Amino acid sequence: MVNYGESVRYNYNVANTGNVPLSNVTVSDDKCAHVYCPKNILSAGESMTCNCTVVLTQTTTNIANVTGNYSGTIVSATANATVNVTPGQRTEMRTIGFWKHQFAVATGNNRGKAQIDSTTLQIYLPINVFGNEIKTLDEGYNVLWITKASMKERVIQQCFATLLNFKNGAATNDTFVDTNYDKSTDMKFSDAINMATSEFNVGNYEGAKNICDSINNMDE
Ligand SMILES: [Ca+2]
Repeated sequence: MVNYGESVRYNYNVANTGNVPLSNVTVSDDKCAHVYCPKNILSAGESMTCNCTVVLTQTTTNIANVTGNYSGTIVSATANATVNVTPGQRTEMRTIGFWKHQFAVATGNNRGKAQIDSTTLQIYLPINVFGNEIKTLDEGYNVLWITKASMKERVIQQCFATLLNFKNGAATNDTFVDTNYDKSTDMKFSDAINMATSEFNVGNYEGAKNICDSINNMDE
């Protein structure tokens, strides 16, 4: 049992119980991106522990899948677990200025105090913004602090902040958000992100930027 918005770390014990070595051993999880494993080859009888960390805002059942390869034959196994989450209030949407400050302090570019410590900030990463994967605190800082950003870069900045707000517990996929600056919620978060993605992909950068900007400012 964890509280709303807390992070959980899943550990996956992966064992090769057969009598042949396995290569390309990978673990995926439908509720946690980027499962880390110490190696991808397991000899017969060998085991390893992989892990993945994610922020939960609602009770979640994940399905983990492991696959391995023995001379062209794929073997696989699945397992699942449920983590109960105590319901809570969503945190406030924060503006891009808030996130710029958090990353500046976390990377040592600003000596002020931050509201979110660097360890928590790192747990929120990686975040993929329209195909741009932001993995490290430095990469996050560099994206947010681009000077004279083009409209395309401004979309990525705003939508990065929106996805940080999601990780910070300001929305679940089903939370209704304001996408058109009228302080009235109008669509689900997941639909809003899909709409912003569509606008970005057709080159309507200003339209995509406005969706994310409006969401980030809806609690101001
Ligand atoms: Ca609205």
